[in-house]
Amino acid sequence: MNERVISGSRNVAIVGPYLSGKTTLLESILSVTGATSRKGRVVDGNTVGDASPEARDRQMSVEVNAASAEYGGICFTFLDCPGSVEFAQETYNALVGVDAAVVVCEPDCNRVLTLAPLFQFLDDWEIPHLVFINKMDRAHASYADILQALKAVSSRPLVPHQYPIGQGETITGFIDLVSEQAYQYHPGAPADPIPLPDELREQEHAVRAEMLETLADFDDHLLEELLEEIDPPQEEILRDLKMELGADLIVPVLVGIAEQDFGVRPLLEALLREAPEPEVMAERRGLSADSQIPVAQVLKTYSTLQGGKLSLVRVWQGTLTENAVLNGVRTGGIYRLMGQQQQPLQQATAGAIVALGRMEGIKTGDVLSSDAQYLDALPKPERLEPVYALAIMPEKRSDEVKLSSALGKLLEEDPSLVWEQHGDTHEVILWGQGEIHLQVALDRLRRKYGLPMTTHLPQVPYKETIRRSASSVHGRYKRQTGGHGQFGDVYLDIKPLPRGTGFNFNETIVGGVVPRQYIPGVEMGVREFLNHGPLGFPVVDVAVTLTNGSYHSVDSSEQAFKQAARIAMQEGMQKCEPSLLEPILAVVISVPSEFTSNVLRLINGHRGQVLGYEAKPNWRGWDEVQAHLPQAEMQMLIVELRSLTMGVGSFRWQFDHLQEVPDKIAERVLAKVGNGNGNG
Ligand SMILES: Nc1nc2c(ncn2[C@@H]2O[C@H](COP(=O)(O)OP(=O)(O)OP(=O)(O)O)[C@@H](O)[C@H]2O)c(=O)[nH]1
Ligand SMILES: [Mg+2]
Repeated sequence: MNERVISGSRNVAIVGPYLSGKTTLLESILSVTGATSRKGRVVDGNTVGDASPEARDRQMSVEVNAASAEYGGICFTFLDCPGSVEFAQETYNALVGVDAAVVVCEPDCNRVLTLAPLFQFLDDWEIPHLVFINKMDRAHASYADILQALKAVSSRPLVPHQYPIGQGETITGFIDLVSEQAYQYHPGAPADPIPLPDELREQEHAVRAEMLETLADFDDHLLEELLEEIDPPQEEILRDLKMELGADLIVPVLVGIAEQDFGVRPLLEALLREAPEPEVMAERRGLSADSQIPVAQVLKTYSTLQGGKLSLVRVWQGTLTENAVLNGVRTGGIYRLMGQQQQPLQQATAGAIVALGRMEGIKTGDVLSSDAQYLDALPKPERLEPVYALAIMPEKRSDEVKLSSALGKLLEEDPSLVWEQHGDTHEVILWGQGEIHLQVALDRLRRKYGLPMTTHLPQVPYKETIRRSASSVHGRYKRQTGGHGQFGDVYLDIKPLPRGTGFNFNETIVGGVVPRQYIPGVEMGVREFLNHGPLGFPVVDVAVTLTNGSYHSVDSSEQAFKQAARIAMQEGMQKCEPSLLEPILAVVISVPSEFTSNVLRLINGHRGQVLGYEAKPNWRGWDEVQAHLPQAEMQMLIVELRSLTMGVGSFRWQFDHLQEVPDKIAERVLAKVGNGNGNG
């Protein structure tokens, strides 16, 4: 085992709610460690993270960016993750490959709830994490209140690591609770040690006692010392912090102002001393840092503007070399990433996060190895259910042929997208996590694949059925065009069937009034008609029976009977009171329980039907609401659900059944599609 290399790296994800300052924190880290010579700003569009035009345009992160920096003899690789819920899949895919996560949040008690899904993911995957309360120049609440609010959303106990020294709404320094040393921040330089301010002594003691008590919950020796009122040595506190963070038992809390580099060096110090070595997570995932067999996992796939493909991987065990063959694919180079810059490497050892070139056919989440027995060795994060859709069309018709291959590449880069060509409406539908998510996808189609698209809201795939029967409807087709003519003549019974039965065709012909060989033609004519019923939609839940007819020994043909059947259907269906059916989805909505009653109202307000609700399994303080909801209301649902729940509410869905559209709404729908009877 190569001790030096393996213990020499740490992989840290920077995660947290939208706009909490993650990209700014990374920029600050790169600047204070000397990894970059000039610090950029998100507003100036010159940060290492967010370098893609899609991110720059929106001044927000839309994908994971990796950058490395050396600090204290360790090579840190940071993954700057997007905070928007619409890009959560990016974050989850990246998180599975790190040793620790820094959760960046704002000092705002009202917004801590936005951390809940992230904490849940970190808990489920047992990823050690600490909290960095950023923007402490705009703290609207006291430190005690913020800690209190954070505790309510974290299932792991919080351990305050620092105590802020404040002045009005901003902070000017902090007290390190391990050493009880106070520091004053300095622009452009490390903080200076200062004497502990007298007026903070009492609070500092109380918070430090809280830290020690929490640590002692997992360390009997420390507990004994506390009971005997012995002040534990600093090394012991640090050892406990490292052990308990590595085991994902506690969540240390630090503070700072990333924009001014304040609190950034102490954060790096904490990571250096306390974040677990790479082999800790490798072992937690059941792999061994001692094994020579290379195993890596893809955390993110980039498709570069130049058309190249880069797979960002975590090397879990063994060593990757240039030209190594993994999963049967020869790697086209190993790179360390610095945002969009690539620095070639000769190899990558266990514990590194690097990018591999040209791994054709390899997807995000895939496990790569030279040995097939490892390919299922690691779990993948679940794929988020798509909740928002747009119908898309190339601006230029001639581009239609290019679309499916471009969409294939786009999905490699962004596995939370789904596309389909709808069987009924023929629209190409792009599914994703929300409006911004899809707009970013469309920007990429335009920039990378030269495919500008137009979009509209997808049509609801309505169907239609009938309410009444009609018997012995007559259809006769007769043509005399020179030579021999065309003749078909049928009588049909049309009858509604129970919902969900579909279509069936019968015949009760006796005495050969319609010869056997023409009956398939009748069925074909009926089926063709039903593709496009009197209201303009596919018809379901109808039975048609051929009861009678006549033929001509020379002029009859299957084709002529098909036409006769269509004529009978055209006439008969009008008499059957056609009615519009809409797809109803079974949805399961998950929200913090304080919002449950609002969600029930929301469903009722969108013609939905609540079936029940219950506590969400394994999610403390969350409910799951089961409901039936018309698909026509689904786009609305995700938008309103998010605005109702500070973005954290989500749902999964599947088609459940078709249901008659209420008359008033049906009128509106039909007026919109122009009552498009396309038959004939
Ligand atoms: N006042 C103040 N503003 C900050 C601080 N850190 C970041 N910001 C500002 O907050 C805004 C968002 O910063 P980003 O770094 O883009 O936040 P982010 O968390 O990366 O955002 P997403 O990745 O899109 O979720 C920018 O306008 C920053 O300038 C801070 O410490 N104090
Ligand atoms: Mg960002």
